[in-house]
Amino acid sequence: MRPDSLTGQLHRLCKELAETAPGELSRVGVEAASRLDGPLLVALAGRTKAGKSTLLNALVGERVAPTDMSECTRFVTWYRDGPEYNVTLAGEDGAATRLAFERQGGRAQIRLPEPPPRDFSEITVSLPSRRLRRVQLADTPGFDSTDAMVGARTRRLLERPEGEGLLPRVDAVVYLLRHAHSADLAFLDVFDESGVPGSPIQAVGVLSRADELFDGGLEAMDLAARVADSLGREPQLRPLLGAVHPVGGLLAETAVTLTEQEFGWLTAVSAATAEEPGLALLSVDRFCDSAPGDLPLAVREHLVQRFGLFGLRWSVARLASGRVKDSAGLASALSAVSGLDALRDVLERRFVSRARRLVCQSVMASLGAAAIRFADREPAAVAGIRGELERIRASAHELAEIRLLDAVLTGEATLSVEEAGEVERIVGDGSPLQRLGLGEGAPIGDAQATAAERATYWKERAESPLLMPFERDLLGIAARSYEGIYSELSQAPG
Ligand SMILES: Nc1nc2c(ncn2[C@@H]2O[C@H](COP(=O)(O)OP(=O)(O)OP(=O)(O)O)[C@@H](O)[C@H]2O)c(=O)[nH]1
Ligand SMILES: [Mg+2]
Repeated sequence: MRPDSLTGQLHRLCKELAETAPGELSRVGVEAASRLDGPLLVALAGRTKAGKSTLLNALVGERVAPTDMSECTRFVTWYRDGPEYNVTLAGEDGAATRLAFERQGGRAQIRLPEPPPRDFSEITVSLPSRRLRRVQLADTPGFDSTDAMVGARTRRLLERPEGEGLLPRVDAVVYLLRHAHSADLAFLDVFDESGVPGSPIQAVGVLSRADELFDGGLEAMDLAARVADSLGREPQLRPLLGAVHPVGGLLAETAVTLTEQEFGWLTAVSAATAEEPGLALLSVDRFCDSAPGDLPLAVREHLVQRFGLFGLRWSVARLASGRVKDSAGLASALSAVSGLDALRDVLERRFVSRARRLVCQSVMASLGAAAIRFADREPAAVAGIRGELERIRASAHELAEIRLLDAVLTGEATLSVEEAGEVERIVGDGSPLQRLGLGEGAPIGDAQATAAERATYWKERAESPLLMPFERDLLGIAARSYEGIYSELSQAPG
């Protein structure tokens, strides 16, 4: 870490607070410093039954989060990498209780104590998972839970720090919207109500349960992509989410947990319905009644639960056409058609590739909130924090880059698709070569030449007389980024 980087400067400020500030304020410094080195904290949020837990399972690659047709997730539940399976419930007083955790038919069940707590307790599930190393995921209750206390748990998790906690408890959010329907847009009120982070830097939109659109017909996912695209352009949504991505979470979850037995059952359905596949799969009821391939009712019901109607139709069609020959082939085709592969890419690009910056933003919000909270009690220390934050805000080019990217994602700055992609790439935590889009083996001279050429391009672009003054300022940031990359390359050893 470079000492003049944003992380480096915040580390120094947190260390100084931890070592010199009195009592509680010193603890803020200690906690913020440990957050700077920790994983990115990402929450999945939306209305009840939006498919949050199912999508979380798909992202983790295991059926760890309980899912159900009736309201299911009632506590904020964190999933993180750990040496073994372990579930704890942390009460508001900080006391942790170990909970029983069992697996039935590949699904996890967590047993809450009786009577279950009414407060803002949170559950943490640790499990050995490579996917949870750099990012911890939170499953959340629906905002609109009929139990106001349950919905409030999610709001509290997502709020910017001001009231109770001083550290934002999440760095970024995946919002699940169920249908392109005005009632679902109403959930966006939560942004206004609670100061929930609403900026494409920290938020990604998902059109969830996309396979259910258009009656689960074979074109459902293609049509859902169009719906998601136009949803992402909604003037209400674009400034908050940047874009909306269609995902069939159930298909995605099934793709990453598909068994050989399930593949065998589907092959039997495909063979039995070869003559008229549309008929047996006309509806869920028809499928369950018609017993294709002599599969017992429990198996047919299982298949419906795991694939949904679109998933069954689509998988059977793939098998019948011979385009899929084995379970691995079906799993990877399902992963692609479900939108999971694309969503993983988006999450990597949007969040993981600039995780350090997102965490820095959280830490800055935390220090700003601490300055308000302790203004009367610790005026000298607070003046120091404010002065230092002001200095960092004014000088850290990484923050200017975040402003640029935000303007690009919200459409405030109008760039070509290539230019927008370039901005996404340079506003990342990666090495100078990665930020230039060059391979790690690229000769330093070539890299410098690229950085210089791109700096000139953006400088000229920023001088265009057609631009508004704010756009010139924004594009000038890209030119300075390339100048910074050039000088980093010049200082690199060797
Ligand atoms: N067809 C289809 N069904 C889905 C999809 N995602 C979830 N479901 C089903 O919808 C129901 C609710 O899914 P959950 O993942 O539990 O939804 P949730 O948002 O976590 O619900 P709560 O925790 O109760 O707020 C379950 O029966 C899932 O199998 C999807 O992408 N497609
Ligand atoms: Mg849930």
